[in-house]
Amino acid sequence: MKLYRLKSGILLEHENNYYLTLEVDWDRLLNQENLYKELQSEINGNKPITNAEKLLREEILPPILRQEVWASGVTYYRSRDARMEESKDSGGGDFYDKVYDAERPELFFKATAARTVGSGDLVNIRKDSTWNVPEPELTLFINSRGAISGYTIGNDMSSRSIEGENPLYLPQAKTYDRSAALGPCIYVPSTRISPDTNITLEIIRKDTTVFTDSIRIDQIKRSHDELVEYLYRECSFPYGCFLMTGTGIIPPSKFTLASGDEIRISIDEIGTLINKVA
Ligand code: DO4
Ligand code: MG
Repeated sequence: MKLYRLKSGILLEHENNYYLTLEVDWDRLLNQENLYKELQSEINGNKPITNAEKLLREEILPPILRQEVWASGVTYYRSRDARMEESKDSGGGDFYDKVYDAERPELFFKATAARTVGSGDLVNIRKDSTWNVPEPELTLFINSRGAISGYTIGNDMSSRSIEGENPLYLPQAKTYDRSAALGPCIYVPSTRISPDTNITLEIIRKDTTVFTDSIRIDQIKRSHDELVEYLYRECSFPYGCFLMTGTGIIPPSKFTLASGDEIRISIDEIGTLINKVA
């Protein structure tokens, strides 16, 4: 099942049918103890609607309200490698190697809804950054009780020049206006997402694909439960939380995003998150 937040309500997609949910409070719905069962009961006795395509075209919003967005770092080998390379001149390379193997994962605060955009919106690159990339990441929705109850697509927009200059600049490299994108929906399966799920990134510049690559989510070094356990150890999230699980796709070092580029991130079962660079 998939949940879309719209200007006029909440849309539920199930087996190619669309329903408007009776529950209109997004934060309350997401934090139901058994979200999948709750959505099943929303379908029972509810009639499918016929104008879903129009609603999705005109009314879609990012799937976040009062939740925080956190992110995981260096959870894929390729991320470790790329970061060691980008920070070798600043002497920061060792940090990434160590955190890849350490017991404690790297987790960092990324954004609130105010700095997050949805599918179809613009993402930003910083004016004081010379090297910028999207990071396509499977993103967990974890409810207020610490249970993973859904999945969405995340783009952890990043400045590689600022992070590479000094690892202590990470918050500036990662958090700025329109630096996070989430959407288009929250996918709520009856069990966990399949480990053979693929993530694909495509970057289109003036109608030409300038970069594309894919990775399976089972290439991740850590389990989702392990990331959630560390995140919820000493933090409470009364409205739940989104956790980006880290990138396994890094464009070549000579690549940097440009204004007008279209970033398409697809994850099997969930859909495609589409954003242009402002
Ligand atoms: O270590 C810095 C950030 C890493 C990150 O965002 C990622 O691996 O996805
Ligand atoms: Mg990332």
